[in-house]
Amino acid sequence: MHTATAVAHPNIALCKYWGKRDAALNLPSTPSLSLTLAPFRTRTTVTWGAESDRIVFNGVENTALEGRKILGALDRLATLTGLGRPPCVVETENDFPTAAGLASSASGFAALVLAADAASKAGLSPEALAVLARRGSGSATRSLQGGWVEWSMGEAPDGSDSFGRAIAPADHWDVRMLVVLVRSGPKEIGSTQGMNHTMETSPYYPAWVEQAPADVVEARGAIIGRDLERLGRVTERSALRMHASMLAADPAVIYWKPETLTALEVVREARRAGIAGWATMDAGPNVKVLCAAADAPSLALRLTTAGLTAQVLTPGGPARVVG
Ligand code: 2P0
Repeated sequence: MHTATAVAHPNIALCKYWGKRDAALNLPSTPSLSLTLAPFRTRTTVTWGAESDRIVFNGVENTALEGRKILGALDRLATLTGLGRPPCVVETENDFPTAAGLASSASGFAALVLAADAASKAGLSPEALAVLARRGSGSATRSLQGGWVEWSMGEAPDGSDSFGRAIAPADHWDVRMLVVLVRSGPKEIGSTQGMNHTMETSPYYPAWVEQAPADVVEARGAIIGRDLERLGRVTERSALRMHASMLAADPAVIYWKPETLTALEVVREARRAGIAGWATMDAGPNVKVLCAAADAPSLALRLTTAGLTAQVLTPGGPARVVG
């Protein structure tokens, strides 16, 4: 019996992942690009060799879909090593709302594969772990890396070259991401279901896929050149185009709540007043705002004045084994 613990930060996509070109391998229809964010984190302990399989999620035993997906990831790791898998205990906790569009599955599967690799003594390569994380939850392949991360679509039929790679470390650029928590409960439609439904029924989906690669090229250039205006424009545009594809699905996928639009309006109003921030929304109603470190306090004040809350996040480091 061996036990290991890993921590990982969530990431927020600046250029979004929305749709799969291969559901079995969990390969994306588009490249995506993200920023890993501290201090939010997932902490996961894996015991490799126990009496029976047990998943404890934020202190509560879990036998539902999340639990089965976690065991699926452990099975894949065991298959890669050829060693077979003993019963395992996985204890995982988030210090931020779970399944609320705050990328908890990203940090969750990133921490899981690192802890499982260490507990099983599998010694997989970083690339193999990044692919394993992707199989669990696409965005997780980005949370293994710190800072600015690009997840390429890859070309290999087996998906071995589709995983997150760091563009620049967390300390490359001292920006801020404000999190406007509109709802902390789990989302009504899971990401996988939402993206599959959009792919199947939205006439706007092909347009989303077609324009996404150019956005990633633009965002990468803006990050390397530390051009916040350029990055912010791509960020807000990517999110709105992703949501536009969902709005055109049949029936529509609408993750937004009234406060989502309030936050969006505050950010756009602030921009008109010369305080630069750009909004992005994921598979949930919460809003995240990319801005310069110096502008975070005034943007947060505008959001709270409008009756919203704002928490300030900073670029975070890579996922790591801590014990
Ligand atoms: C992203 N999202 O790029 C996008 C934007 C949500 C909206 O990645 O099906 O949990 O497990 O691969 O990674 C959330 O989807 O989906 C997500 P699966 P995942 O961050």
